[in-house]
Amino acid sequence: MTVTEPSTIHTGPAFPSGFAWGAATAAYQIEGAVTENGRTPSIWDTFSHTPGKVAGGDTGDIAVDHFHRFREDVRLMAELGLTSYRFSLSWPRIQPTGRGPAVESGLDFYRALTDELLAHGITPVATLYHWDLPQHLEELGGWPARDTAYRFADYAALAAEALGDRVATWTTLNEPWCSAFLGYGSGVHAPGRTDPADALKAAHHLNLGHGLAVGALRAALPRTAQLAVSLNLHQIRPLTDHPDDLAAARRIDAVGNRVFTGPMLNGGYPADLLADTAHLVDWDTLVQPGDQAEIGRPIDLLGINYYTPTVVSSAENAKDLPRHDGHGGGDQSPWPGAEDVAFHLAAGERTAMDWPIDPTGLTDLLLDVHRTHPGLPMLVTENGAAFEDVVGPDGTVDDQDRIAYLHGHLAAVADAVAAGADVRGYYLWSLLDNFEWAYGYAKRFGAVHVDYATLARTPKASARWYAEVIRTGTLPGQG
Ligand code: PNW
Repeated sequence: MTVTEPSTIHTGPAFPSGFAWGAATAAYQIEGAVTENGRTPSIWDTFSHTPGKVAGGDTGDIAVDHFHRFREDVRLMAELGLTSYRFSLSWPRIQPTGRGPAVESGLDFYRALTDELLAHGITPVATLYHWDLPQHLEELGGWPARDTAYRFADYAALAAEALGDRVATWTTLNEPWCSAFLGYGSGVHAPGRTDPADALKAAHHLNLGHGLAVGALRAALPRTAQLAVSLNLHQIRPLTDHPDDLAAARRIDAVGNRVFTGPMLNGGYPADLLADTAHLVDWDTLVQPGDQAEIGRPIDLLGINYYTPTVVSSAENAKDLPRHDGHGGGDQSPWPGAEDVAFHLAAGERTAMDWPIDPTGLTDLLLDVHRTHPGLPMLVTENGAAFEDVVGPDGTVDDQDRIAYLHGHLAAVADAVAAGADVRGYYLWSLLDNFEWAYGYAKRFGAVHVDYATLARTPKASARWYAEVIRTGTLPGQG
């Protein structure tokens, strides 16, 4: 496939000194070993073992067996020259039922992993929750139940007490939008529930859990700890400047972005979100006195995950246009209060996820956050692409399409930095091919290829390309 060259040639220093060059993964997508150390099922174990939920009937039972191969994987990271690695802790490996004391042997895995990282000069960044809620807590109501937020804060404290001597940067939640609206709205993610009211309740309790966890982490960690949350902020583009399309963009911004950034960063839920969803949930009983003070606890960094922009119009204005469903399939909408909005795929190149490739969306997003929250440093905690990788006769993957994607998006980060955005690092999604949620193993995001028959790891051309970017601190053609 042909790929558009990034249009910008940089002349100045593109990436700030101390910029974190990273890659990211998540526990359920790579670890396997789902019954070791007394680990009990998470909602993703239950969901992936439910027929019809994940493509190919794939599960994370073995995944890429990182639990047993982490030393080899850290060696790969060192060969890449990564200065930082973002991974997630498996809640049910640390606290199998989601309550009670921590399982020391579960924590030992993360102690060994972080020791190995530090021995190779790689800074660990731990995410507390990348979607693997203990199934036991789902049976008590899951995220739509308020108690789950308190359980999450207890788990955060246990993790911080055990690992705080070696992990300085923590993120609470990864993409709470996906947890709330794909998990409880459209049901394409675990636990697969489809009730718009539950999705909104889940969003509030994820916000509350984040805030309570920030409090627990601050109490358990040294003062120098850096606390963050990773949001998949939607870079929203109205299809036209027709007022109905602008109204559609406003609604998606409310229930896609400001439902989290409002209470976390701006002092409360936005009035337009409350109005759009008032027929679905009673916000006055959902949000209790004192919640906002917890959710609004200051954080040190904002993690931003970006893959593709979101193009919207009013449904009425889109009657004759090709559309898509606004993320991930399913019969139910993941956008409560915005059912009359249509989603469109921008023209041009797409990845194997069918996601349009548009690096300018990342520059715009970083600059938007910079303007709305000056003084809040950012990390790009995920960016990357799935492509139809072809394994050559020598076992390598010459993924020029992924190289072009990464090049374009790193140039987009450099553009945002040049325009003043305070971006402190970039984490390629993903280090390894892995379990891509509802798509199973069919979609490959890795810079390192995994042969699922043998679990052998082979760096792709993109891994070698990224290593060279890290080594030189510049993009090819820059300079
Ligand atoms: C993110 N959507 O998932 C996750 O943080 C990763 O675990 C995942 O592997 C990666 O992006 C690639 O998909 C998303 O439908 C899943 O909008 C779905 C959506 C967004 C992000």
